[in-house]
Amino acid sequence: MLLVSENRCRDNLVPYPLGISWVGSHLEAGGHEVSAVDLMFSDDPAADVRSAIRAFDPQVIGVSIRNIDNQDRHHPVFFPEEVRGNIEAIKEETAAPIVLGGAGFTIFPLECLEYFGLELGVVGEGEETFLQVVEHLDAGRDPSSLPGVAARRDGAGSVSPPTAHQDLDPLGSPDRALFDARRYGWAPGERGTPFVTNIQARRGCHMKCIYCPNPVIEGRDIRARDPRAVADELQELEEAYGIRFACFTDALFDQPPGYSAELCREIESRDLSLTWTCSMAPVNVEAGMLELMTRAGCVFVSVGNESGSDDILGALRKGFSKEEVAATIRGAKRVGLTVQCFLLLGGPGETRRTVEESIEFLDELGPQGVTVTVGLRVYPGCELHGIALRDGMVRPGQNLLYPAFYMAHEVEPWLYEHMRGACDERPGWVM
Ligand code: B12
Ligand code: SF4
Repeated sequence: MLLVSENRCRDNLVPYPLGISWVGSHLEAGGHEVSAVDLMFSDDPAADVRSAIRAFDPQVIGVSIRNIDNQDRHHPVFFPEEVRGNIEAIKEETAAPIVLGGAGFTIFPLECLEYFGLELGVVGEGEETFLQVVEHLDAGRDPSSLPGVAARRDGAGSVSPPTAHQDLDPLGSPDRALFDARRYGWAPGERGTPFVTNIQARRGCHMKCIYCPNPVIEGRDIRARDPRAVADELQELEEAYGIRFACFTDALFDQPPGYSAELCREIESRDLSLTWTCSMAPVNVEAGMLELMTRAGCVFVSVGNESGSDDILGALRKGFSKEEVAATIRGAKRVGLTVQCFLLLGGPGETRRTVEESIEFLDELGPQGVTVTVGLRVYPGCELHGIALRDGMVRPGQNLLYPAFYMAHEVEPWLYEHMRGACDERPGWVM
């Protein structure tokens, strides 16, 4: 099997191709020979893919589609355009079946298959499903009705709902040699591109934020790995790969609280020198949790507040109040964590008053960083899609693979420029 990580986006922290390397480990555990190409470092992606195919002669090719676009209404970048050229190169080089997968693919399975002119893909977690697809193809059987498989033939498509791995431990850890983790090692404060390796301790998010496709990708049930396995993996990253900084990909590091505390204690017990970052929701953050996190090596937290107005937090169904956000930011700063907050502006109900309230709120609390986004990307399967249809911001049947955004009419004429100005005046605020 040849696995291709298509992601070449260097916005934000440059992510190690974690999901596809996990898919690779599972194939290896199933007895398959696996080779990998990471296009992040390629000067000529189509040529690199071609030479990998010539050298390895794969029976099946798995391609990971992580990002569709940069979620930026004002400076949009649409990633599939570049990927299409690489997929064309694969098609020219071999008749082996190409199977797509990944977070971006999972949100838009049939749209992606149509865009790339392909027939097969895997939605959701790919480990077991891809293994089964490969085994079906090997035996000459049609995999299209397997759970988690998206198929498109002669203009007609189907997506069978995926079954999530209830127990993550049998999956082991991703094979960090397949896509070389060393190339992603970076520590905060160093000069250069912020590449960073990542790690996942749990999958799923139970929250109901109206704009977020995360529960579509990972499901709503939180499933967590054995804390010892996660700590082992961090230890291996430090000792075998020289990694000095890691990023937890978990939607909410602090949930469920009992698990998070156990995980922190386990990491602390390893006495590692690597530090790490994670995202958390400011919901019932238990006293002592932030302290446990710092003792385990956490230095930086992203607090997914998105607004500083209770009206907007309610409209976005964030599930917490500005008071809870304030308590979390104060608590995190008190224990010495660097705090990153977010403003996601222009959603349903946004007004000049709520925008100013949000800015003042964060000015008062003083997190070290604030990332501002103006306009909300509309995704299928999210509540915001229905609201955007109602408010005339997208049309029924519109192909949302091509980025569409919700932007409240009342703030649209001035919000972007206003926030540019606000960011220019505030160190650490970026758009
Ligand atoms: C953590 C995260 C980040 C972190 C990454 C930190 C890091 N170092 O890893 C940060 C905050 C930096 C980030 C940044 C961005 N992100 Co982000 N991120 C995520 C998040 C929450 C998790 C991704 C992850 O690592 N998952 C864990 C791994 C194990 O899962 P996985 O990769 O999905 O793989 C599984 C399956 O997808 C599948 N699979 C994967 N590949 C393949 C291949 C094959 C062949 C098969 C069969 C299966 C398969 O099997 C895997 C194992 O089960 C996702 C949302 C989500 N829940 O997926 C968004 C997400 C991927 N990000 C998104 C975006 C847009 C971005 C940014 C462009 C935002 C921005 N403008 O800055 C940047 C781009 C970063 C970059 N350079 O690529 C979008 C992508 C959709 C879109 N519109 O394009 C998502 C889906 C969020 C969303 N809106 O819902 N992100
Ligand atoms: S808490 Fe975060 S990951 Fe979960 S639904 Fe809300 S925005 Fe998405």
